[in-house]
Amino acid sequence: MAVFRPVSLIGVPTDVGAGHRGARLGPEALRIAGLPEALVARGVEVRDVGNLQGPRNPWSGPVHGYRHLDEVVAWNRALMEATYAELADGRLPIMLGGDHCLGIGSITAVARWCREQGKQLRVLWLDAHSDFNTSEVTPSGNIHGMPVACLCGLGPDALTRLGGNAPAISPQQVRQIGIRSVDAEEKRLIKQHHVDVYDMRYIDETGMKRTLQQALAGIDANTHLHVSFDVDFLDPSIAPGVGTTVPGGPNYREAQLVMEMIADTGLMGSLDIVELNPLLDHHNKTAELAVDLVESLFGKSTLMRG
Ligand code: HAR
Ligand code: MN
Ligand code: MN
Ligand code: MN
Repeated sequence: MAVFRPVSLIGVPTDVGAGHRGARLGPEALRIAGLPEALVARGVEVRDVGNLQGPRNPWSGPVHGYRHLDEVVAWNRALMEATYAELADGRLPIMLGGDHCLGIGSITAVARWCREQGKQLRVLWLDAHSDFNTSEVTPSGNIHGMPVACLCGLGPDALTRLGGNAPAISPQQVRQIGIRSVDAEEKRLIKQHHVDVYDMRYIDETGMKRTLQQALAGIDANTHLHVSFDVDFLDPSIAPGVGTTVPGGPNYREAQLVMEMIADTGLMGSLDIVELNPLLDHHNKTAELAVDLVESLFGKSTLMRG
């Protein structure tokens, strides 16, 4: 069984990047669903650093193609610093979201740390959405639809240069899995930048096992895997507690297999859990499912393997 580094839980109670309010309640819902205890039961040392502080949600409309840009920048600056501090302390940070705009801050920090350590970074983006919009093409102005583009250098300077002048990552470091909702112009950008997308049709035709093998191809002992787990990746029939459900996602068994195959690599070095919206959930069931899947990410098998 892989031995995991000690974990730091970082609560990021923001929904300034989303089109619904309520993801700010996600960190508490994940704690109440038993995430810290589940990790401890896996033999992992856990430190909960508590919730980051940031600006309130002004609930205003888009300005020049962005909603709440200043607030998104402030949350991500705080998260970048917190994530980097935990990595530098030898720990595996788990971001308790919060909407998916927080992937900008977390992955910017992870990319910096990997550069300094001479590690290869691979980002596994588990999501119904590609999150590759820009202010020119976004249908909503919601920045949780833009984090991958921002990380790759497409977006406002305040977000693309959060960690310095160069983009945090290149599109070639990203593998997107579970995708089934991409806006028309966003699709054009995805193709132009050669992002590796394993959409639901690909998964249906290829199977989840081979899909994951391909998404993980080329990794080695020097790879840091960052898993960005948008809970709307899951089929809404099992995970209703998200703001932007899209039918036709991975079922329970497929999702477990994804997590188990990632665990088998022993290379996961950081994790975002995002877009959980307890106001839309039923009796915290989506949060409990997320915890169940995180157990698998930390090596708990539904089969007879360990
Ligand atoms: N593509 C749509 C937009 O940009 C919806 C975006 C995203 N929702 C998320 N992120 N939950 O994955 O507005
Ligand atoms: Mn997302
Ligand atoms: Mn999504
Ligand atoms: Mn369980």
